[in-house]
Amino acid sequence: MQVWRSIDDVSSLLRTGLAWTCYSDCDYGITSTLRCGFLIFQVQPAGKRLMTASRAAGKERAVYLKDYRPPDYRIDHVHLGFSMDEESTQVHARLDVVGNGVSLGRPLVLDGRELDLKSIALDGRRLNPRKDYRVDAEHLTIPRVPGRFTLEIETEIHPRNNTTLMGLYVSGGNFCTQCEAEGFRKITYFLDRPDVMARYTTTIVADKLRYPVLLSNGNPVERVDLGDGRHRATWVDPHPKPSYLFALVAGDLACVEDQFVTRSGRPVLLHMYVQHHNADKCGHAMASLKKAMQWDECVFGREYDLDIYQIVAVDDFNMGAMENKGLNVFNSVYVLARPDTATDADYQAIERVIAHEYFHNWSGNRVTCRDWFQLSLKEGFTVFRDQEFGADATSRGVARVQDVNVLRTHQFREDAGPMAHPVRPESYVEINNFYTTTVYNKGAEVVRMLKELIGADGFRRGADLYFERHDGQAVTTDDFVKSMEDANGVNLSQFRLWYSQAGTPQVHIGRAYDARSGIYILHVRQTCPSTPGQPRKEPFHIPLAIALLDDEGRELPVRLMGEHSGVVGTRVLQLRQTEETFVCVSVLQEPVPSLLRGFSAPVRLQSDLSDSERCFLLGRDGDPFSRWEAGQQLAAGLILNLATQSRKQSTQPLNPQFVDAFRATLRSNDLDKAMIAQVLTLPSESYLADLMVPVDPQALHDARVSVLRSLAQTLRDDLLAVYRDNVGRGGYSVDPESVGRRSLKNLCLSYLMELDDPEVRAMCVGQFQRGDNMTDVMAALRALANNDCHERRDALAAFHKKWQGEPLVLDKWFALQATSRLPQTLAEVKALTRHPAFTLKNPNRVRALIGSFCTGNPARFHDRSGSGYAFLADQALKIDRLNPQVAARLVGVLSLWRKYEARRQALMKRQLERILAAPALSRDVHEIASKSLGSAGAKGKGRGGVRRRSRRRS
Ligand code: 0A1
Ligand code: ZN
Repeated sequence: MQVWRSIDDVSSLLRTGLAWTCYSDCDYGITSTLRCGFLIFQVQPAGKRLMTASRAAGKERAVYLKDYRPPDYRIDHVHLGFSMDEESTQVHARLDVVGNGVSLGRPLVLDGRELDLKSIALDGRRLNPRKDYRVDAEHLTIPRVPGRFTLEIETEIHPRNNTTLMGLYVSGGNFCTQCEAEGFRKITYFLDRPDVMARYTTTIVADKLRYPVLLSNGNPVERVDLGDGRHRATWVDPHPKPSYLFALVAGDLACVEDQFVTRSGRPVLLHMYVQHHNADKCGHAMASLKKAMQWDECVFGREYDLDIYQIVAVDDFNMGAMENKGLNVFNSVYVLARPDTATDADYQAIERVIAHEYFHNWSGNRVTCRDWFQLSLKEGFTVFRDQEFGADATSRGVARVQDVNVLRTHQFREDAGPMAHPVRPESYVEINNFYTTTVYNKGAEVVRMLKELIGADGFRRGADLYFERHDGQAVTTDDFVKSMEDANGVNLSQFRLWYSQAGTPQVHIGRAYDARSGIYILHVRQTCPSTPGQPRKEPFHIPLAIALLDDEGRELPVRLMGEHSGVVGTRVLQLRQTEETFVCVSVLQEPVPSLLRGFSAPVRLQSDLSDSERCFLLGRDGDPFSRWEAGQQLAAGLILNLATQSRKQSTQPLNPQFVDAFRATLRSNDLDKAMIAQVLTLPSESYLADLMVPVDPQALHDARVSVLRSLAQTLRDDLLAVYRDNVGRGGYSVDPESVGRRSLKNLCLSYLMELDDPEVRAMCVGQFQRGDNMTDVMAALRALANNDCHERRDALAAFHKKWQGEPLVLDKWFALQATSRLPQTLAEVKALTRHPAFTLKNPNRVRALIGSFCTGNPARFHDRSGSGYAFLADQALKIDRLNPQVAARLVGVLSLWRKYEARRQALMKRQLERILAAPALSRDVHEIASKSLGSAGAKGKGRGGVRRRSRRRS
């Protein structure tokens, strides 16, 4: 045992280079324990607070799917009492616990972290800490309990010091909670796992003036003035739920009210709580909520099930929003919008996220996950549902293109790197690291493929059966697929590989045509690269949607050998083997194949289509996705070619066929404007990086800018004309037609601003100054921010002056500077970290400045000097002390280091090693850094150690 008596002594411990961790805020005597391979040091600083440091034994524990066991105990009822205080909140929990039969004689092990345990009583008898129970950093263990009993636990927690934003914390002077995935254990000791579902009653006592609003899950049942300046509210949630869906809010907030009447005629109160000055920014979120409620009734037959639906917007939030039963907590960026403060993209994101959280009420809350390996059960399905909602609300083609873009830019890269994991992962060290684009977006694609394979009606039958069969249960992705099978009498056993195998399959398609016999052959081969822990893969069951087009672009009937008649339009081929041949008969002319229509499966497609066939598809394909895809492939080919050529060759003129197709699309009458803007947007540098081996971000950036400039020069007059045609008349509206018009106009502006043309710049400044909506203002400011001119400085200063009091708009100002392509950007970003409005404690601000620079500005972040990487590591290490989740996401940016050319590889690797060697690293960052470096599992390496949670004892 070793005892340090001051903070300085702890610093000397740090300098020894030992793996260590320090915990603050514990208040019991000095002891030492050797337990679970961790030597616990407790350190008494000068004041009365005590600190605990632990030396990690070198290994982080992983959790495995194969180890899943049902819980030994269930908890039927939970009565929670909170006495709110920012410094020390008292939590009283009364749990009705029942053994599950086989549990007889097994200890009750509750989860708990960073809790001050005050007392514990079993069936009214106070337990003795010396003989009745044990407490360590993560658990409270009661070795002997009866088959059915009531446990009363009193704990004290410290919301003001909680910078992790998990559990109970303070944001903008108000209390709120975040319990998914494992935050509830920071509120009280509990069986904090999703397969323990209980009914909750919550009583909150708080100062009446400071916290007039007291909210929790379910329906309100009582509100009492306690006469001493405090008041009390009680909420009862009649639906059994896992602890991750618990929520509490206490604060001084404005309430925007509305109502929705369900299709069975039940009125539901809709309450949106925001800071008072934001009450005028809730209209769009409220309208979106009502739209989502109606859509879920029509499309999935799902009705809301409480008397009230509440949404609270907070400024400090790790993610987008949280679907707590009846009391959603939202990052304010997904609630607040006014035409002058939010862009069209913000409006759209709000609609989607509001709908997403609402849809969780069935896909997630009524039917929940058995364990966290099943996360995609709720997330994949709910993303699919919000995607479909978005497609119905706007334009199906545009929505699909946007969703595919997200998938290919982020998920494909994740799947090709060291963090690749299946949609249903097999193990994790820190579950917060598994809220990934694979679980969410690829998970949604898997659900979409089910629909492709069994058809819309069959899919609805399967969803109905799933909800009915599993209502009130905690289940698995396998149960979801089983419902689809049972409702449709199909066998999806091979399809299940999509849940268990990581990696993006590659589908190679070759073709042959014999004019004499009218036979057209598609030869299809699928492969899947190895991923960590999965060197070999079985073939997937893949829906491949295709059409065959004649020379006018009309769809020919597709009739496979042996069939009596053909299918006109899109035909879904089902791939099951490594190699397959599909023989189409009665094909009267050589067709142009339209392949992977609608992106029917999350695969990389390789075909031998020529550039002129792609130009044909770009102009003629009736499937909007395929049309867009043809343009993207053409542009990507062009840019990648340039990026790998020598400087001299890179000034070559553009392929005239491509330019013609581009011009024709710009002027097209048969595509809506939003779609035209999508088609004419060149693939992003991040997407292109996924296609280049090894990646040279600067070369990619230069090549992309060169294509932009050439197009702008060649099509200047067309772009100007389309810009002018689409300048808004009348007031601002977010209907799809107006949004499309603005997106096309602003795309033209961004091309034109590539020309160093005073007339265009004046036009851009005019749009910035006179724009009556944030979409137009931001589009102009973004273009100016990329150009080194005096208009840039003036515009940025004016924007700051106008919006410094609006945090969400100020985030845009930070992000815009962080993504500027100008060479001095990193220096500016560093200076902005010292701006009075910058803080590492607010995740939105961190994402706006640091996140945007590291992920949204590849050319500057990947500067050959490695300065961007060092900056990331510096910031991540600082953030890790406050908020490990946010830090881990940032460190994840370095995980793809092996994809870059040798010099950058070495520089990125060095920063990962530096991070891993840092003392007191969180489990979150440790897992990402160690897996990125390829250390098996997430073992403690180097001199660093892993931060552990503190022990508490009454
Ligand atoms: N379930 C939420 C996402 C979410 C996950 C974790 C959080 O805190 C660590 C917060 C939100 C959703 O999918 O909307
Ligand atoms: Zn979700």
